[in-house]
Amino acid sequence: MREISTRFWVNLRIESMARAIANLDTLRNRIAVSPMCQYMSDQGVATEWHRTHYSALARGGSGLVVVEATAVSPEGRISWADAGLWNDEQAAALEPIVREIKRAGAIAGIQLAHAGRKASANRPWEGDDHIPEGKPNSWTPIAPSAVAFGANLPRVPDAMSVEDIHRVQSDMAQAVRRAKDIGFDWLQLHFAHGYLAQNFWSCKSNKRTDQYGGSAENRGRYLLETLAKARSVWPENLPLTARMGVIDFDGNDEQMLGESIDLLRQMKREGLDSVDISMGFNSPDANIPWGPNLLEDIAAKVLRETQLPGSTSWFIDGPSSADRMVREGKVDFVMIGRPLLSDPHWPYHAAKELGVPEAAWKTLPAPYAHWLARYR
Ligand code: 536
Repeated sequence: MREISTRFWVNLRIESMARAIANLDTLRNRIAVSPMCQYMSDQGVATEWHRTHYSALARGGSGLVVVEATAVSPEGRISWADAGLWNDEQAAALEPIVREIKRAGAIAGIQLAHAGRKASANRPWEGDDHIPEGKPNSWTPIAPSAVAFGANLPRVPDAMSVEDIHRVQSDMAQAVRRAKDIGFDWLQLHFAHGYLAQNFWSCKSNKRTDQYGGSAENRGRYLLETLAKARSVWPENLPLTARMGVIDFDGNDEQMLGESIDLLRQMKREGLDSVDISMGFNSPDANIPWGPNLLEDIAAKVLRETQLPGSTSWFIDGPSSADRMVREGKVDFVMIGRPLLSDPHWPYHAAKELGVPEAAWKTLPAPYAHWLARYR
């Protein structure tokens, strides 16, 4: 007989992170919707697609819904159809989405991002490659150094001046202010996946000889400064988190992991409350060991050594794996992506599978829960 889960469905007390969520100090469970790009925005403005998409995910029962990578400036979009938060029209379009997420009983989070040298690409299902210079919907990407990612993303970015760096950090601060003003209660900075923060963090993309390049201290400077800038605008009582690429699976793993743990310890001192452990994606020829729960042990190590509360994602192999990772204390919560695209009611099915009493009422809105709980 399988042990009935308790811990997965015990509410995650956000107080255990340094800050408490205003008026709501717990998540209803330890399932978070991973930020997932929809590439369905119009000039960075959320559309009807986003309203129904996020509403369905929130109604599906996850404790936290993190809105997709949202660019802090136009050139920081991965594609022309990315979400943005560099103007008030974009903020106004997101506001009702935040309200719907909260009305459905989830915490509303947002991931703020800058794509760096991976910017100006086609949507994944339209090629996933760089749009060449001069073509419609293309622009010149910017990055710490004029070094291309390679493979499907061959465009050489413009190397950023120190003024450019400060401008993007100030764009970040303004986007954070807008996120706060429209009611988000959870902020995640995108420090992973080969985008701008990783372009600074990785020796592969950062060839600078100034204070932003060279040593780990210098390569981490952009990330620490950006975090401090965000922290100065984001309310003290709300969680400020990051998705951090800690490993590339490119042969330099021990060094990157060690340096990342060190940097995260400094971020914690600068006010980082929680971290989602992910990959760097800094190189097209990395050898990623794709498979079930591939980041589980790496995440556990980083969270243990930094003493940061946190999560991981990537091929979490179903509810019992997720539950086990939490029960074993490896992560504090899980970030679920693709399984929620396949089934927005994944939390309900997870609760049933794990033997949670009143699974429907714990996860779904009354008009669904009533019928599912009574007449099965
Ligand atoms: C995940 N991706 C992450 C994105 C957008 C595109 C896809 C993001 O962080 N904004 C991914 C990367 C590499 C391979 C598979 C999936």
